[in-house]
Amino acid sequence: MAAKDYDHLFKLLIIGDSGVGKSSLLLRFADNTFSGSYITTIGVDFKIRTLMVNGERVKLQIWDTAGQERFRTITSTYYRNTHGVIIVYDVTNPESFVNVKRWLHEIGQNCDSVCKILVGNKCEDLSRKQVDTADARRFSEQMGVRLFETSAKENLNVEEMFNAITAMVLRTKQENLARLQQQNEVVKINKPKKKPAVKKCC
Ligand SMILES: Nc1nc2c(ncn2[C@@H]2O[C@H](COP(=O)(O)OP(=O)(O)OP(=O)(O)O)[C@@H](O)[C@H]2O)c(=O)[nH]1
Ligand SMILES: [Mg+2]
Repeated sequence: MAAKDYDHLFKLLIIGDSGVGKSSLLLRFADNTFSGSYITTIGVDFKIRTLMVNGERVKLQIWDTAGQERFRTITSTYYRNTHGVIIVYDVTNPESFVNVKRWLHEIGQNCDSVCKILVGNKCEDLSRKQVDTADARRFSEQMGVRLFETSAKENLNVEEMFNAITAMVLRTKQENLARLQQQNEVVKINKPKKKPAVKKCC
């Protein structure tokens, strides 16, 4: 049998309003390409990339969902078995930032616990920026989610953002494993010792 080419396999999901640049972020990260023309995603799409994080090979299966309302019932089924969710808004479109609350709510309805990261995309042109970094930071802190501002177009912070969520997922997995091992130890210690077999005398 062929050896596994990774140490961990994680599923990430990219969500957010239509047109914020979800597919562009994924294309930049997976293929290092960018296109200025807009082809809206129909349903879902995915790409694979393997990263080295803290000396471990992490294979990422990254699902890119459609932001359009009409695909919402399809895309919501993709939360299953997801390790990390990337919520994207467009810093030139305040409405997409307001809608982040709705996306967070959707995550809450579909996942018990999952790593999350908030991403303000299209940050390369300050003159077009309409969502203040300080406001976004305040909101992300309230929600307990880390914030990244990226540009898929200029390749700003894209790699860093994907690295950050991957490291977060890996850390969570390792912490959960450590907790389970500790629980097993406690169970072993508390387990009553087997009574020595009583020899029957004749
Ligand atoms: N200026 C600028 N434009 C961007 C950036 N990222 C994406 N775009 C443009 O924004 C438009 C929408 O990008 P997509 O990546 O298709 O958006 P999406 O979120 O996948 O949209 P849906 O599939 O409809 O949900 C395209 O014209 C992209 O070229 C960016 O960082 N800067
Ligand atoms: Mg898309």
